[in-house]
Amino acid sequence: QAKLTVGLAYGGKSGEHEVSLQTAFAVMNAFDYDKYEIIPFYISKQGLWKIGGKLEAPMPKLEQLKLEEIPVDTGKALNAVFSGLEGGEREIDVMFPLLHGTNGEDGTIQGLFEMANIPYIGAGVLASAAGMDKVVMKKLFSDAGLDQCKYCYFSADAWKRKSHDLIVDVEDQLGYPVFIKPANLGSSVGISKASDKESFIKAVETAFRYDTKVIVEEFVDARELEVSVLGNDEPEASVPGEIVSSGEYYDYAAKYLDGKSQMLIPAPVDPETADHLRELAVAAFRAIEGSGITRADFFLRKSDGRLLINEVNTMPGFTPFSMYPLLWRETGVSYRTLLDRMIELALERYQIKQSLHYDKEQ
Ligand code: G1L
Repeated sequence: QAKLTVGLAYGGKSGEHEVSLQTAFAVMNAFDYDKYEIIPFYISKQGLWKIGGKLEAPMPKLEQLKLEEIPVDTGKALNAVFSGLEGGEREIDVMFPLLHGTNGEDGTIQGLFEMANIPYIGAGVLASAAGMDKVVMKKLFSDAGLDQCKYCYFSADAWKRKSHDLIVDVEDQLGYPVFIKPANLGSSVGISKASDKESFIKAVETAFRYDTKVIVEEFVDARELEVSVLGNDEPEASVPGEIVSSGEYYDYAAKYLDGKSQMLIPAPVDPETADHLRELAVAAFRAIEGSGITRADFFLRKSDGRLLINEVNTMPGFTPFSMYPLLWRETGVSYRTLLDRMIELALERYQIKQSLHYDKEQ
């Protein structure tokens, strides 16, 4: 049986360049090389592409993933991605994008693969973009009838014109403390907590350094629970996990740098809550029209025990030590099996789309 060729794309212009490299290294090491061969695509911090030779085994060292001896040749790399378009044989069977789009605006690399008519792993254009915009995501959750915390949002332009009115709105609708976040960043960069008007104004200005749209969320005193979802039309949910952070809040430093947060897998919740979480996670996946994978993050509010959807992440942390794969492992799906399943799902979605008609003729 012929091997499947997987194009592994990593690096990229985002702040998660190094995380992406580490993740690609872990993925490269986990593949079953009896079934797959890998073609590495390294995208530099400047956005230039390098394509490496076909791999029949993982690279021994992480540093090698930067393909240093290979010249930048974005044209050649994109040629390999687009090579099937003119009816010829395509060397790559499926692309695996382990990176965020430019400046956190996602759906862009997925759009590139759509244009190239090549199958790819993970969420499609719409779900990737919706999953990156916290405001759009909340509107979709609301439309799906999912409970969530109260929030406000505004543009940099509106803030410039009428900050006073917006501050009054936030104080009336949410009260302090609140969280202030750039609407469009994947990681926790630019996020602050404010407890009064003065710190709120500072926090908004900080957030506007990273995006032209800012979201303000009410503070909820809650436990943080997460569920992994896998599938296309019939998505399945893992057991829930819990994030326990020792810091002030689940901030960037606590989350990524100090290791100050801890994962509890499975989450110590009663079976009814666990089942409810799994149902809500699938509903959240459907709300953004997900495909492939999504991690759904919830609050369990301490005051009334209600479950609120916080956000979904279509590009979650994905090393073998990250929440998404660990939750599947606890549910009985190994890291390697997860990769197999994600590839199957990518090919399945591609096949279904291939059979669609795009005009009246045919
Ligand atoms: F393609 C998938 F499966 F959808 C996918 C894409 C991206 C899974 C996980 C990720 N994660 C990342 O790219 C990252 C968290 C390493 C950011 Cl750079």
